[in-house]
Amino acid sequence: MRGQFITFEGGEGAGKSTQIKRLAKRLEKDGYDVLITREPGGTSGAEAVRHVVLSGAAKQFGTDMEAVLFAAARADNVEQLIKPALENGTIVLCDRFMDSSRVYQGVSGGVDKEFLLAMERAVTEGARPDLTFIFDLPPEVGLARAADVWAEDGPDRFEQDDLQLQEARRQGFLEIAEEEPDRCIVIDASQSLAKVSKALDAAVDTYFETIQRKPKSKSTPKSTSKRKPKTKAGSK
Ligand code: Z5A
Repeated sequence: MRGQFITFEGGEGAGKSTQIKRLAKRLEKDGYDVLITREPGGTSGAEAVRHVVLSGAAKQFGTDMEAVLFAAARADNVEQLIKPALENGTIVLCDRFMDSSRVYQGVSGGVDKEFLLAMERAVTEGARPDLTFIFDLPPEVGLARAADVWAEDGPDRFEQDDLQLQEARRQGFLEIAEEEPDRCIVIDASQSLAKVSKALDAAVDTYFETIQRKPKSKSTPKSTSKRKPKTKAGSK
């Protein structure tokens, strides 16, 4: 039975990685196989691309080329990790996915929407997110949180952008949520850690209850035994 593909999106420092790790533990406790991955990254090839784009080394080639690099990393992550896991009935939790390209490269990078969507269709065939959580918070709050955990090399290529651009990205994510309400759920990420956890857990529970009522082919794997996750990659 096919697994479930859940993606987490939003601005910097929104709390995605923290919540993904916590949710994974909870789902494993419930008996699900869980895979954590991230974008750009997840596989060794995609992690190499991550270094190139986040260091800013590809900036000189322009935003179209950066979009191609993100798509290439995504293709590897999808083929090597995400699709096989879904075919195995695993719940895949992915820190950023196609919506980040739509927003960072499209909304704030000015890359042509049709070009982005064509790459998205090509790369995500057979691995479209079933559910996407959009972690929403004012950019200044997220950046202050992210600054606390920046490594000694400081902010990455995208964290250096000004607040106006960060706010445009926030609106870009909210527009996606509005356009695709069946897939996207907005989480108020400015709340305390405990409140965000509670909101996320409630949304996941409701989603799982909903899909269990759908035809069998669409239902989530139901487990009676506690199983260990098969693989983990790209966990922050
Ligand atoms: N990018 C792109 O341009 N195009 C694409 O297609 C893709 C990505 C896929 C990847 O960065 C960059 O690539 C990203 C977009 C671009 N841009 N940037 N910058 P990344 O993977 O290195 O980082 P990130 O995804 O932006 O995540 P992050 O900054 O690490 O934030 P996070 O994962 O959402 O948050 P966190 O690490 O869980 O939490 C940050 C801190 O806040 C940490 O100290 C927590 O303990 C704390 N925290 C978490 N939740 C709370 C609450 N609720 N209250 C208080 N403090 C909290």
